[in-house]
Amino acid sequence: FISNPKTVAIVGCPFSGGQGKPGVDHGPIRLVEEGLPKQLEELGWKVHFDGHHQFEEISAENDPPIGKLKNPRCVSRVCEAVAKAVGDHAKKGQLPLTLGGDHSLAMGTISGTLDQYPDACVVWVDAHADINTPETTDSGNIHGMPVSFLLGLGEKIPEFSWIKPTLKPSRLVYIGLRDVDAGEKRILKENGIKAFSMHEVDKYGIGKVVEMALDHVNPNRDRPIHLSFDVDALDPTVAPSTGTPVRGGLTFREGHYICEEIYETGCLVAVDIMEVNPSLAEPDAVKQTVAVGCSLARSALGETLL
Ligand code: 6HN
Ligand code: MN
Ligand code: MN
Ligand code: MN
Repeated sequence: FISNPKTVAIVGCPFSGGQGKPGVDHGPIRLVEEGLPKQLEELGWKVHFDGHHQFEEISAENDPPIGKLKNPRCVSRVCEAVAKAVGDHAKKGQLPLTLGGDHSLAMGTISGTLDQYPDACVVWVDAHADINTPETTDSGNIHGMPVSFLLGLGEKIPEFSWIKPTLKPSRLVYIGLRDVDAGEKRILKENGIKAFSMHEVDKYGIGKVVEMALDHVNPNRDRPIHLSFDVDALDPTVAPSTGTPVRGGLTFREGHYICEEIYETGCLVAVDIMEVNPSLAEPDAVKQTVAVGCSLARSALGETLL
């Protein structure tokens, strides 16, 4: 398998319903205003961007919790729409670059990728595992749960029955973890899911960690790769304006190195840049976070240092 798209399709997802802090819905708008489409054109991509998705029709009203899950119908319908958008772009041979928005959106993006590439693997870069189930979640925020839905773990919620739980635990790998709930640790163990926490990044260095991560999910470098990057994987000094910052994260270079290595495999088929929230810091720190979101996307799409 060689991924050879010439066109990147920007899927702007101004959505915040998977968590409680307003502002993350403004992330994609800021990333585009910062000049991301033009930056990608300068890398040689044809850029398709037909405006941010409008999720207003998917009303957040009258959406009481289901069990502990907050905004369940709204999150489900938005993610279903995102799955279709991402899947349609992938079907046309384009590389979907989804700009969040909160990380619940990855239920949609990865569903869309798996629709077109059933043997795809997922590299999930995050401080968090986002693998709570409706039973294990403390917060009820669905951005802490997308992976469990994609794997088909936990109680089945009828509202989410459109998700085909076709992701296999062996096709998923994490990098950057450092804030994992007790229930999530149990789920990772029980399902044998490979995770490289910050402890492994410290121990082996990022070069070795990315190599081991890819050897696990994509040993022959012949499977399509979906990269889902939560900017809170980066240290808060690097990406301060995000909803759930955790100290002790990836450096600027470590984050970009992951993107560069994945680009170099030639297998990349989809990218998510998630959880940029431009309303949680001073203007300079917001600008820094938005700029980092753009540069991560550029690195994943082939920007080289030399
Ligand atoms: N994210 N584990 C916590 C929860 O609420 O379930 C935090 C989740 C953070 C999610 O950063 O995408
Ligand atoms: Mn489009
Ligand atoms: Mn996340
Ligand atoms: Mn996170």
